[in-house]
Amino acid sequence: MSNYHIKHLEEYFQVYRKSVRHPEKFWEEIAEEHFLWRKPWDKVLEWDFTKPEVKWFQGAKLNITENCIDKHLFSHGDDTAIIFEPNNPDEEALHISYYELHKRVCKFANVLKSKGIKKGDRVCIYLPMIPELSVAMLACARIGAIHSIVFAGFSSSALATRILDSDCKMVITSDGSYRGAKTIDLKSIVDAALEKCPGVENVLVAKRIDSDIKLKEGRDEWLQPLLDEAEEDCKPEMMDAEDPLFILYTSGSTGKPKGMMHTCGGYMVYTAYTFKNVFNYRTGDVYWCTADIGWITGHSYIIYGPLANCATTVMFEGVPSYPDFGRFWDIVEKHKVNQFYTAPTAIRALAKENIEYIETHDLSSLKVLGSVGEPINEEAWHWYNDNVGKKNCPIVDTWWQTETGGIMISPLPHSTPTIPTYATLPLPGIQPALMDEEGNELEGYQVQGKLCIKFPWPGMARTVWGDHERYKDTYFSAYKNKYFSGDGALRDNVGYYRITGRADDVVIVSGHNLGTAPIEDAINEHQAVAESAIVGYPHEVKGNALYGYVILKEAGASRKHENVRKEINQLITEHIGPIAKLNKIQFVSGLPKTRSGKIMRRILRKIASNDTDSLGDTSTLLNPEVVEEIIENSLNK
Ligand code: 6R9
Repeated sequence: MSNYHIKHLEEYFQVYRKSVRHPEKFWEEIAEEHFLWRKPWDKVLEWDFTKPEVKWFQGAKLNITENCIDKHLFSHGDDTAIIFEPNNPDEEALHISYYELHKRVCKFANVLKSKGIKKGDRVCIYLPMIPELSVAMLACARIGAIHSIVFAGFSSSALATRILDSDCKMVITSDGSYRGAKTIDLKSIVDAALEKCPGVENVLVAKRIDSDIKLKEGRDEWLQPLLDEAEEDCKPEMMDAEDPLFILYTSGSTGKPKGMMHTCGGYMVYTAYTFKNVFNYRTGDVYWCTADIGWITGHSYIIYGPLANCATTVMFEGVPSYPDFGRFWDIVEKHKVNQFYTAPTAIRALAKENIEYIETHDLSSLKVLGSVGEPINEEAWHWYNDNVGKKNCPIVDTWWQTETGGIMISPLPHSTPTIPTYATLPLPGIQPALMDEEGNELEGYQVQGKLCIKFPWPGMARTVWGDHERYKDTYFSAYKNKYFSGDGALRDNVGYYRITGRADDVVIVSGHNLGTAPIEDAINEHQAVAESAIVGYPHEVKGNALYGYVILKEAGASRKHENVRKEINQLITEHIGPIAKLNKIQFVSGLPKTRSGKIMRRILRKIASNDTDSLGDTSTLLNPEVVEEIIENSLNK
């Protein structure tokens, strides 16, 4: 029996039981059999959730890029590692072999070294979905620099916050990017961010668009000439299993974004193992995940997981609607994609379009479909199953988080019978627990509570960069000796899990996690705004959309509401990015508050969702009368 590639349900149960009874043995066998270690570990696992401290494969030495690239060169060097599909379908796709990837990563790594980047330095990568992005992250990993990739849709101030928080010495960016019919001037966003970041010594600029940008002398350089000059070989830096691999920021319900730190050994083992099993990947398959590498899904399941398995992974620069809504299906047909992994928001958007966009394409190569980022609603699930999978491809609804590093709860194709809206069963090694309001674990079936994990797994983040207390407070303080995910879930009568949504003030809009606090901070900067509260409400395509309740100052009350609305969204775009724009803005005279002054978002959420019958007892509020007024003028009635 192989732990590594599960083929049927019975085998899953066997492997799962073993993984829970002897977790260390279980992970040790996987780590030993499938990876290249330069020195073995002294100890498989050491952990203490009260500190919290988790160490996997302590004492071992490795480099993740040797596992993702070098290891495959001898027998698979000519196989395609990455298929780059450009935004413009008329531009030719690029097939990068493992051999070519090795050369590119080594050259890039040598450029980084020549700029003084060393093991442990932080490098910020702010790039669109072009090959340089994959190469840059792997080049960092090659020399032990810690990459911090910032999604290239974030604004200059969001970028600056992230650069400052992890004290990055270098930024890697491009002159611009293509997204559908639009061209975006990325470099000027970087320039604006860097006005606030004196610690950045070098900016390397990849050329992507036809532009005439200015480079700042002494700081900025074009990347290509440096690569042309660089040596083709670069010895991988030997890393401790617990050395940091990367930082990736995720929104919290309060305060600034949290830089989740992942380490080399455990993350590699976990993403590789989960990739192989969840997508049932076989040698020669072409796998495509539509996420952006700027999010954890892209880190783990476009790059590290697939490459560690010597897979062919597709990287798409564009958007699903360009040049038309058939683009995804066009790509599936063109590259004969076998596994396709996307988000419910994309599925819902495509489901609204003419079915001909699908019917005119041959999707017969597809074997497995995946979903990630938010709960997939039943309608979207069926549309995906019927029209994309032709009822012939298992759908893996994968629940996980930036913090977990890899997929935690998911069906396994051909093993786990699927039910729409259920993420189903925990992967081997994952021990979920549902907790009630009093902090007790709910045993048995047909229970609903807060979703926790009670035993460490190799892919988990080890800390919040620079703020271990925050890591402890956010994830390990709500329930003793457990990791708290921030999500709610139920376990049904056969033990299947269904994720019911966030239990905090994070709203998932089109699959992107958005903390409400930073959005409120942005709005409150508007001169006319006194106070604001943001909540999410269900939205047909985005899953959730944002609804803002805004109190205007006396002086602002006479201003045209339409103008203020525009300016508010402008501010949000500047501070966070267009993804955080509000769909609805209601001006109110007050916000419902508890006597301790905490805004009752629960009530606002209900009003925004037009679910006002069950508001509960509002009489204990500081200002119950305001609730009536808000309902009366609600924009979602
Ligand atoms: C991978 C990723 C994490 C949050 C998570 C949860 C939601 C993700 C889900 C899902 C229901 C799924 N989420 N996958 N909810 N079913 N299959 O998305 O990471 O961006 O950190 O978001 O997304 O609420 O807590 P991240």
